Amino acid sequence: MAHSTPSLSIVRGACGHDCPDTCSWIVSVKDGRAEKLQGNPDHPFTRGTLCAKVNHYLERVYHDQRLLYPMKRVGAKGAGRFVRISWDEALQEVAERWHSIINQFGAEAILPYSSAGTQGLIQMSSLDRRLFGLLGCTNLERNICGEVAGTGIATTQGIGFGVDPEDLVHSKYIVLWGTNTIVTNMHLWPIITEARSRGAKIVVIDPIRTRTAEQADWHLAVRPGSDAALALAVMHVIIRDNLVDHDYVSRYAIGYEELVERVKQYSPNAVAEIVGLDAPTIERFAREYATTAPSLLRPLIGPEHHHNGAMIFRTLACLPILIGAWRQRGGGLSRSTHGLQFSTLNIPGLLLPEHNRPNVRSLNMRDLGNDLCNPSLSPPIRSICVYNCNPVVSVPNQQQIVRGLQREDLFTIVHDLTVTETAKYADLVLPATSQIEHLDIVPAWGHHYLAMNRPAIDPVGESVSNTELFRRLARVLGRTEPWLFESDEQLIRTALNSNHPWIAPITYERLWEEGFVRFNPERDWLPFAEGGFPTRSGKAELYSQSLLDQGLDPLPARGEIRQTPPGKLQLISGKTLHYLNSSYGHVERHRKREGTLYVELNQIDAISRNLKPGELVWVANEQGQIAAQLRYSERVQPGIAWMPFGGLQDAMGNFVSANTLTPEEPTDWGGGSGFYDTFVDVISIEG
Ligand SMILES: Nc1nc2c(c(=O)[nH]1)N[C@H]1C(S)=C(S)[C@@H](COP(=O)(O)OP(=O)(O)OC[C@H]3O[C@@H](n4cnc5c(=O)[nH]c(N)nc54)[C@H](O)[C@@H]3O)O[C@H]1N2
Ligand SMILES: Nc1nc2c(c(=O)[nH]1)N[C@H]1C(S)=C(S)[C@@H](COP(=O)(O)OP(=O)(O)OC[C@H]3O[C@@H](n4cnc5c(=O)[nH]c(N)nc54)[C@H](O)[C@@H]3O)O[C@H]1N2
Ligand code: SF4
Ligand SMILES: [Mo]
Repeated sequence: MAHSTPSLSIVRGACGHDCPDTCSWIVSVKDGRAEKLQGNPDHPFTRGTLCAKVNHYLERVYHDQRLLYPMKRVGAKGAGRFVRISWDEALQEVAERWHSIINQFGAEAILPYSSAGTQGLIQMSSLDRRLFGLLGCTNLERNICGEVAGTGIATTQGIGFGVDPEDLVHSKYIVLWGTNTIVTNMHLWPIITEARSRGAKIVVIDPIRTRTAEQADWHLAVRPGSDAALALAVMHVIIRDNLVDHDYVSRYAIGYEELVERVKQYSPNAVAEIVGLDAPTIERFAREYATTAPSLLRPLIGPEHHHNGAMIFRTLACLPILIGAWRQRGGGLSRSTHGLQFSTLNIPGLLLPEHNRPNVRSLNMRDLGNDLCNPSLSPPIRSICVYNCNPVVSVPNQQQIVRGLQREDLFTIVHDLTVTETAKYADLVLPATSQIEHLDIVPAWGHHYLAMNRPAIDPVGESVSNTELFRRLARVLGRTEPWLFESDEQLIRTALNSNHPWIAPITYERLWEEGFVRFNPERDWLPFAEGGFPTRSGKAELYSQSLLDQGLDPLPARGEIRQTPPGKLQLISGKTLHYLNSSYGHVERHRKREGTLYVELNQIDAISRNLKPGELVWVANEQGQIAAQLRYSERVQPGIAWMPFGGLQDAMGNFVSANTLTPEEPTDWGGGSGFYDTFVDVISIEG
């Protein structure tokens, strides 16, 4: 009997999840089926390891709930009952509905709704932006993640990025300010521990005693939203004790005199209660930070989810300027590298904004529920096209979003890998490829390497990539512009076709062969050692005329710290080890690891409410209620309740997201959402 020779191949790709690490991976494929997916040992950041989520990525690829073909709703919206249809039928239906909506209400009645479900450059945003821009559909302000932090920092230093994360090995004092590195950015941790072995001290500032806080040398458990007050007190000490780098400040900053006046009122004693730390602790932190060189601040996102989020980041960014920390390698502030990579790539060429219809309205993704339910919105939203996003889980005021998605006059399309909680409300669900089934390049927001993701297997079932979806939509809508039909390779080549000097080492061919290539900032890159801040004044703006022009406080300030109403707790709903935002809830392995939906309270708060560990409680406010299992936890300080934010099942088997309880209220600036300024009652269900 003749045996066919099994075909074996090894394909290099990259993780597309919304995560700073952008890992490089290697997929082993046998007879067209992916058998193994491993971290690439040659990638300097991945170092051969993936995370607790993506170690099992192939279970996600071949999951029995994977969407295999287009489906059309047959039950009530939300019931999740669908029947299979063909791609042609699905596309025809979209074309008919959209033509009719455009004729009656104009294209603004169609809302594209996407986020960073894949961070791959062209699958995240390329042909979708071209098509929706050309039609004149409503623009979506995608400010739910990182915009507030980036804008806040840029207010002070002109741009959101700074120190190369690999340079943290040179730091001697690393302040992980509101970031849970070990869980959310795990590949930075070996670099941090290497710095520690070279003598660095690791400080974590977080209201929660996270895994990262446990591993740090010092954990400062601040009150939520009080970070700017703490930073102002640190500046107070630095100025009072003359720890200022006057030479640096006088050359490269403006507004020092005004700042001196401002911080007088923020002595450690004055802020101790607000911040939740005693004055000697604040004094010690300020002195250690200012006198150990190089000292580095490392925030990511966490504190941006408070109403004063932008002011927190704007204020943090003043610290390294005052002490001239930018002079040394490993000193300064290290946040996202996203802006740097995006300014290097040819993004205008990719998006072609010149073809966009002008003067089109914008809506903020945070306001989805209210916008869908707003009867006076003109034009109303009559169709929503969701991809790369799962708003029913991840966007504030979940119940209002659900009410909106239940509207019979709303035509909802969801393109995803499974019938997500959002897809349950769709009229059409369309199957999307996983990361190992499509081509892309993946920029990183946690390091300086650009990766190429080569498809390792054919699309599962009839799934299509985002770019292919938008090519098909353009065709069925009768468009003929050639730039709506470019291939994935063409799109990638366009994005790489940039004059920026840092892209010099990166070519399509090199990426294809090697899997990843480093952007070219020099290894000893010191962006602001000699000023050069890209602000309006060309200097670091301790005083910001731009803020004043917008009617905001021109100086760093503590911002409005929301006070917990009596008897309530502040709900922080955060990220977990086994979920990636709203994703992985349908995979049994991950669901088991995270368990039934729980809420963690400090023992003091639990006992004062007569609540016992393991019992079922309502976590409730005026927006809704969630049944959760109570956990006593020393991680959580009194006054706080902590809950995972991604969708988990409650004890009754219902799917629940903490965003049932979060309001859409905006942040001070940057257009984000104050997810963590949510206040709740925690009450026994039995009692
Ligand atoms: N309460 C609370 N809410 C939060 C947060 C919090 O801390 N607390 N964090 C916020 C933050 S920072 C973020 S970033 C958001 C994230 O929230 P989400 O946008 O929900 O994030 P993801 O789970 O990363 O991805 C969304 C969807 O994209 C899909 N997807 C992945 N790849 C593709 C693809 O190639 N094509 C298509 N069409 N779909 C794909 C995934 O299957 C998933 O269903 O949540 C925010 N919401
Ligand atoms: N395993 C895993 N990794 C992930 C994700 C995931 O869902 N799971 N999500 C990815 C995404 S989309 C993002 S944006 C990043 C986010 O990465 P991070 O910014 O590290 O994560 P967050 O959980 O948003 O917030 C970090 C910490 O901020 C703390 N925090 C909350 N309020 C305050 C405050 O007022 N002050 C201070 N100092 N700290 C505060 C929280 O307790 C939390 O520990 O992680 C990415 N990585
Ligand atoms: S989710 Fe993050 S840590 Fe995990 S494999 Fe992807 S990039 Fe790496
Ligand atoms: Mo995020």
